[in-house]
Amino acid sequence: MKTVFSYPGEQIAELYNEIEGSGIKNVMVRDERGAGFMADGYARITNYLGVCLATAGPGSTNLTTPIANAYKDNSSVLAITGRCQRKYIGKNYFQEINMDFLNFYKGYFVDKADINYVVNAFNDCLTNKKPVQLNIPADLYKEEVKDINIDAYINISDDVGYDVNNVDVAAKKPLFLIGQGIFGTLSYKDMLKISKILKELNCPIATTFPARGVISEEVDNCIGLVGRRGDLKSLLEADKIINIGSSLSYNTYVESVREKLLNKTENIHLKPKNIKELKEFFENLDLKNNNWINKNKNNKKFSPSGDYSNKINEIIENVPKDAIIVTDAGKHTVFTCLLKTCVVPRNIISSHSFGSMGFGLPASIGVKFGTIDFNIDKEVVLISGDGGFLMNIEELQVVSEYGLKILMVVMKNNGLAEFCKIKNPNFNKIADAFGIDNCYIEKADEISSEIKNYLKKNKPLLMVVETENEPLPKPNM
Ligand SMILES: Cc1ncc(C[n+]2csc(CCOP(=O)(O)OP(=O)(O)O)c2C)c(N)n1
Ligand SMILES: [Mg+2]
Repeated sequence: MKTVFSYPGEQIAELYNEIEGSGIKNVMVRDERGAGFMADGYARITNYLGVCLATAGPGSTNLTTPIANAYKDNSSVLAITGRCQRKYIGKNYFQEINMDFLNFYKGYFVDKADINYVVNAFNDCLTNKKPVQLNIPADLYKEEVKDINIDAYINISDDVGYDVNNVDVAAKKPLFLIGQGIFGTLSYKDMLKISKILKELNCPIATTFPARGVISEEVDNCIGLVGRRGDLKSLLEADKIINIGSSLSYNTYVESVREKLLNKTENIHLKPKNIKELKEFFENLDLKNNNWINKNKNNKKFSPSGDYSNKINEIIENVPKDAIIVTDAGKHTVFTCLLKTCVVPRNIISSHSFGSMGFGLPASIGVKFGTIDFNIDKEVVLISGDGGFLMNIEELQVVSEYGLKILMVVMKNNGLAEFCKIKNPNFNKIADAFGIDNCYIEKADEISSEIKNYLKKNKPLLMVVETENEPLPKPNM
């Protein structure tokens, strides 16, 4: 663990103070929601654990939305939460409430000084790609832990792998559907190597949204995104779909064709621990040379047609292809999804299954810390709506304090998608108040030179893009 996203309070103070001087970076957020979303962004880009820390009661209730978000999107967020002393639990003590509300997946209440709680929470969170709560009462810190050799305990479960004999690939028109489960516990550097393996398969490969870029969408046998915002034709034409790592949500297997698709799907349970294991798995498949899809015929790419999509397109075209683009929730998410060609894993990070506004800014901060800690050499770009940006805007203080190089774009359409119009504060003055460089864009052709300048420097920029509203294309239902 290299970085923790936290906010202090009485019931967690003991632990909070210990982090100082421990070698772990303690990033103090300005709202616990920020801590949760940062931990989520950190977990997604590093494919490791993202840790957030909050006090009991209000500190923890503020974590609810980010933890639900991590649960829905299968992100390894470990939430360490405080609790009053054990003798006061259930006795209406200050800030004392039942803490189970964070256990969307699982929670550990640490009722004795046993290191196994920590180890189990850690392993659970990492190998099952789900958020886990570790709830620690304040008096526990006074007790001594006897066996503290933590390395002896860390043993990532071996209960993974696959049985290749069961995979039947004898079909005329097979199609691989890849979901983010394929990342297993690989490092980001190994995630980048999957592309090479998949390119050699000579069989069409489709992906879910979270897995986009696992194989570059510029490659011939990559169909790209399928489902609600992607291609459906290939899924329908295939006579067998081999699913590796997709939960087959309604975003991928949409309602109207769901049953048909489920009937021809074979699910392979694969959680690779290293790239060698993944390579072996694919090498052992008895695949015929079977690239039966003409990708260009099947895939009609969306092209920008109005002011909003034009400006988003201009941003995408001017940042490096492999920049990690984090979005918030709204129209800008859909336009980004439709316009971006993904070439690396996690090219777009979004709140896919929970659609949580307020995710973007803090998640992009978490992603940035992840790239720093794990030497992932990628630019980080946030594309947010004006509504969502204002939801966690206080985290600009973290961007400012750490001088994080993030290109933060606010699409100012003065509206919440199609719901209603909104009035906005002066975002540029807000950036000034936080001591962050900023610019204001009215026309699409002003974007390119601003981004070129930004890329030469090593500090954050808030780019406020005034835009007209634009209707979204209809999704595949
Ligand atoms: C926390 C939360 N509240 C409400 C919604 C419902 N909702 C979805 S998109 C949206 C509007 C987003 O507006 P904005 O951030 O300005 O992005 P835009 O659509 O304008 O690009 C709303 C209110 C949500 N997804 N999340
Ligand atoms: Mg808006």
